Amino acid sequence: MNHFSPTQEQKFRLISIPISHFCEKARWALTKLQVPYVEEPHMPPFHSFATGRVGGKTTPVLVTKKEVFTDSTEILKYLDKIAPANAKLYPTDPELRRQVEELENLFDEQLGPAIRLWGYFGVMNDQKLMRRNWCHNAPFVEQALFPIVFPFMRKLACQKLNINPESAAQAHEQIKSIFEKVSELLADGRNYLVGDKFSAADLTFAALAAGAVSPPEHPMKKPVETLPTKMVSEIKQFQATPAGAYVLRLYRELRRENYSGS
Ligand SMILES: N[C@@H](CCC(=O)N[C@@H](CS)C(=O)NCC(=O)O)C(=O)O
Repeated sequence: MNHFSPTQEQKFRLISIPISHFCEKARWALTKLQVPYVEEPHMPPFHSFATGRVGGKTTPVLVTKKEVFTDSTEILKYLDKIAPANAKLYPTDPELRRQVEELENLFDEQLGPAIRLWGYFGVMNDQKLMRRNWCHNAPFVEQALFPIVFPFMRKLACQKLNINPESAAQAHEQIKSIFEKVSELLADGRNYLVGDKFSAADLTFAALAAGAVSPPEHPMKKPVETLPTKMVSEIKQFQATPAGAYVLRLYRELRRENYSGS
């Protein structure tokens, strides 16, 4: 059942770069809570015109009738506030909530940037893959400008995110160490990372880690076989870990377009 029934013009707007895993985090939360929204997908750097117009910078940005949220965690916290009691993403118990927030923060601050760096390093020199990554559902004019802006954007992204073989190797190690931490948490047979319910910690881990695991249910799924061989073998290694299997399970069981689970 849908808890929210806004009119067309009351629908929330999600300004996104669709391939972004932080956007997937917001998208999953909106879908899980059955909040009707319209996604406004952009290709970098054109997203900044849309985000800048409402006072934001990076994506995702959620625009409601009254407020603007410019960070994925802010978006989850807002959605949690308006969600019915049985659909909350953050536990009401203060200690469990602290644990969820601590994990979410670790994933946002360390896993998200590491996956992005490792992922871009793997595909940045493949213009065809990058076109598919960046142009997905973007307005026609932005797609048409891809061949002109891409060389400049690639250079800028490599500088801004410090993408090079050494930093990519470090990012790979960092992803491995966070996967180990999550695998250790799961080793006692628990169903979810914190408490006995799916929370913002599970959602954030799955959405941000998805790039390293490639779940078939991901809305931006790319055929793994089109990726560079080294990346495919690293993805297979991540999939084989308990944390990787956990991401695959959460996508398989809970990432639905029309969510109706618990
Ligand atoms: N802490 C932010 C991070 C968002 C973020 O880094 N978004 C990236 C895409 S993965 C972005 O929009 N980059 C474009 C830019 O920096 O202008 C959040 O959780 O929303």
